Amino acid sequence: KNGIVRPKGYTVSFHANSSVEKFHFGQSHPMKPWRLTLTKQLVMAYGMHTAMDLYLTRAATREEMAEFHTEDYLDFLKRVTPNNMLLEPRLAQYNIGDDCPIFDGLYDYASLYTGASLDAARKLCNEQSQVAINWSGGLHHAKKTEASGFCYTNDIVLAILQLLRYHPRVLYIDIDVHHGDGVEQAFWSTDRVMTLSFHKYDKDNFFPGTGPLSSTGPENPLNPGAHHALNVPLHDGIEDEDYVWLFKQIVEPCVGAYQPSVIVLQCGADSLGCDRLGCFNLNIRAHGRCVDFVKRLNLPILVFGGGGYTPRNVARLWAYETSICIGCSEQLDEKLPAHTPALAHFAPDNTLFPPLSEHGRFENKNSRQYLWSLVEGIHKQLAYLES
Ligand code: V1P
Ligand code: CA
Ligand code: ZN
Repeated sequence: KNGIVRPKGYTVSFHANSSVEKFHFGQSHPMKPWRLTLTKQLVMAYGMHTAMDLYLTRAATREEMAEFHTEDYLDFLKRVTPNNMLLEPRLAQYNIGDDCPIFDGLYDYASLYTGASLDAARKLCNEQSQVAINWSGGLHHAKKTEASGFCYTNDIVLAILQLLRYHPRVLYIDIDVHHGDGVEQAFWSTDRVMTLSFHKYDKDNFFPGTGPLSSTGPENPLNPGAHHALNVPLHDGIEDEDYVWLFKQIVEPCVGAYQPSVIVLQCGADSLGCDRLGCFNLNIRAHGRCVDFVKRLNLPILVFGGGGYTPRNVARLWAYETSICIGCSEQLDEKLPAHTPALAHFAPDNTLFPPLSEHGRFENKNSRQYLWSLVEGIHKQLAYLES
């Protein structure tokens, strides 16, 4: 098959390094970096690599990571190994445990996905790309001095700090099923970043337990960050049409009121139906429509991965979203290319859009009335920005 034609006057850059795909969190751990291998296979099998600038990314330097993380924490990540961890007195302090285990090459893993995000951010700053993609990034839970929820360094925060050197206002949008707490917290007190996360919210029973509608920035209205953290807390089982409707109802006025000069979009794939950790009923096309909506705003976009625990669907989604970024999604055959190396992973249907809301669907607990109340709540917050 011929490759996909490159869009004119419009550059999409794809930032990856196959070394990241080789790390193992452990047998029973849901985070599988090899989902990135599957993703890249689909991107290449569809011929999309001919329509993008491909960059082999480098590891972020320690100095680059110290723009957000503490020296203490970076020292710890650098020195700890599965062999010496039992001698390490501060595992609990850095939140190492079942969610964030110590595995071989941990520091290299973190610095590689972070380096890719920094490279991607710089492509937007120097206007060499209009869209820059790093599917290995999007690790939104990591904090300044601790790991959290499978995330060790916060590549998103570091990438946004780069963007802020050139861009006056950054809008961060997070459609991972989990709350983007690390990014929200990092920019809690500034008006130069607006964070907007859509997520399942249940204070006691769903990780990380933060992100109610009412959590909108510092309480003190004189603090510039007030009203610049926006949260869209959802219940189980939200469906395609409702989600896309809600996304548009909220993102459009955020862009109108805040007037960002760049958008960072975290595309966590765990908001899909049939995800091992998620609880929504979204199909690949609906998730993609959110990305398409953002693309059509015609602002530079930094696109990151994030969660996603059913690797075959993660690969389908991110390959499809790569095509949306390029603008060639119409050209993709629903049948996966026969020469896809790991085609067996996509059996028996071998399609890009298997129905993800048939088996093991979650009952939709989001009433129309509830969704309207969310839209209203967000519009109320935005009204503060206009004044
Ligand atoms: O629920 C928890 C913690 C562990 N308890 C003390 C509460 N952790 C979750 C973490 C989910 C992280 C999501 C990351 C992301 O947003 C971005 C990459 O997608 C958790 C879950 C769960 N079902 O929520 N950890 C695990 N499952 C887990 C399972 C097996 C082995 C290790 C961790
Ligand atoms: Ca989210
Ligand atoms: Zn997640």
